[in-house]
Amino acid sequence: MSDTIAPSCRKPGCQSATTKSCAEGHVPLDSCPWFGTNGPRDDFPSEPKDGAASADTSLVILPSGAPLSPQTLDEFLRAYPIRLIAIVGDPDSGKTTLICAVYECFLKGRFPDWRFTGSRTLVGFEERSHDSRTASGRVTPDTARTPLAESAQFFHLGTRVVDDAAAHTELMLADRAGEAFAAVRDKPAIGAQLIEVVKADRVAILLDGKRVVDSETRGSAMQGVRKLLRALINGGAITKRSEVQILLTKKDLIAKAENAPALGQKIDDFFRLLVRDFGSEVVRLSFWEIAARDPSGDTPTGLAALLTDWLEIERTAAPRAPISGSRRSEFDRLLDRAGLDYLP
Ligand SMILES: Nc1nc2c(ncn2[C@@H]2O[C@H](COP(=O)(O)OP(=O)(O)OP(=O)(O)O)[C@@H](O)[C@H]2O)c(=O)[nH]1
Ligand SMILES: [Mg+2]
Repeated sequence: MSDTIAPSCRKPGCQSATTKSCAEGHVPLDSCPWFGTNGPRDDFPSEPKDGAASADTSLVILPSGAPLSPQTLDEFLRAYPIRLIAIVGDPDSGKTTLICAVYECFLKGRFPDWRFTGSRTLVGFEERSHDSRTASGRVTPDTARTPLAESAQFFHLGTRVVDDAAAHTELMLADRAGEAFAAVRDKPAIGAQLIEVVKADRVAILLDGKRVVDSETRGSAMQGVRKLLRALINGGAITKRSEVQILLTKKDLIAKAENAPALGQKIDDFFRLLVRDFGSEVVRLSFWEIAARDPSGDTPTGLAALLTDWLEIERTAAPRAPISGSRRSEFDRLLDRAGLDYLP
């Protein structure tokens, strides 16, 4: 076992050890980012400079757990392949809720064919899920709006097949603010800047079931999806190699609508029109109906089939090697399932 390192200030030249006060004015002293047994994260040297001896090599930089940015996604991709799903749709259509619901279903063991093996973005999932939990103090579950200022954010889910411990798949779900897609509808050329759509294995375009139920908003919701698909094709973000899924969200509201059978017919007609107009412009156009979060408390519907479609995308598996050591707790055994040593 290594000796315990007494916390001290790691800023070169700092006199706090003798003056007992922070040169940068932090009070108390240990609130200074330079203070502690580690240096501030940005200060971690990757290489010793000018032949100087390397800093403590036992330091391990832990990932923040935040959603990945397009840049950190590239680093991740260098480690091994992923299935990338672009979640696309108007504001409030249910994008972030869908991503959180997939995570929650894994936590609750609700997918019969798939197991959770780990995630690089646990903090991101937890933050986005907070408003849906009792701990938020809310009476009904909610999801905070995704800020427009944020670029695409990528949420990671490590998975494996229930009966095959070796069959790992890294799933990446991309989210961004709905307003960004509304802007693409007005200006298709900017669609090519939606990196998650351009790179996606599946592009999932959400049709907001709540707006479909209301006769006043139904037309604009359906036309919005249609125009967005057209804009993404015209702008070059979706090509003949793309696989597009149209996801009718908030199915619970459709099922409870007074005119549910007639509504179902209208939705079918809309899907048929999309196939007629876009079927030949993409590899595959498929339709799905989901209720990611029914506030009445019912379990999510439609997610297991959707997940299977995402995870069964063909890809060359990354090589994996076992991590040594004994497995005493369930948390230890998670290592076997996760193979997290491969993650950057
Ligand atoms: N009834 C019902 N409500 C849902 C469902 N899924 C999402 N919602 C609600 O729809 C609202 C919008 O969901 P979000 O996930 O924030 O939508 P978004 O597409 O991420 O919106 P932006 O971030 O603004 O682009 C939230 O109040 C959710 O609780 C569902 O399956 N059923
Ligand atoms: Mg959102």
